[in-house]
Amino acid sequence: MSGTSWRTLLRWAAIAGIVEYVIVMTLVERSVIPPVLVIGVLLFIGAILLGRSGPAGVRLTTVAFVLFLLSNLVFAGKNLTVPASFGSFAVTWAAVLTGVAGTIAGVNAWRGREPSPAVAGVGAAAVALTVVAVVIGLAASLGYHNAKAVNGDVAVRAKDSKFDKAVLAVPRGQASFFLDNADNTLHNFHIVGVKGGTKEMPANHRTRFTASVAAGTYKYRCDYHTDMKGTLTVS
Ligand SMILES: [Cu+2]
Repeated sequence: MSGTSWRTLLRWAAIAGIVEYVIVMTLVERSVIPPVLVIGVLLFIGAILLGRSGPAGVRLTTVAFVLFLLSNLVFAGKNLTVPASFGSFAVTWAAVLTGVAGTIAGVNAWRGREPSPAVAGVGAAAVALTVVAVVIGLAASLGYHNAKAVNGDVAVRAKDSKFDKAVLAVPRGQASFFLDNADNTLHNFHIVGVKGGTKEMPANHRTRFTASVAAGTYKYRCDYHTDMKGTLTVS
């Protein structure tokens, strides 16, 4: 059986993974994320070594892809479930599919498996599913119904992965919030310790939600960005 080598697919996957991580840091998160940078550099060195003979390129790139796949699933997994958050949804699906294809290619190349038609199949499946994810995200974002603020809403805006206020105050009872996410990435608004006090904030969209709050002082935060937090006082 002839066909493309697993090593070739591994190299293309590494290049795709690097591009995705550049997009994550420049367009989606718009900040340098140290683990993303480290894994991106490992893929970059791996891709260079894959252009030379010897096993080092296959081994390094395969290890990098296992880290790439796990870190995307563990730290960015939530993005996979919110299509209206187009940027973070599409790039995370692209990264997970690239990670799966890269890991499959790496393991087969490491084991010395012969070139086969399956190589092109794995590559084509990853590309096709990425296109599907982009289309689903685009449709969900374009069709999203943005909320309008209602009198009495507490307005909270997320921009550059920061909340615009560190202190919020509401009377006890039903508190309504108008949440505006001006970023290209998914945030959420989580009032810690309040049942039903969590709401997803899709990228570039506006949403509202209401929670029943008892008197007291609460922390609120975004579960995906540790710097995004504040205090909610309920009187
Ligand atoms: Cu956030």
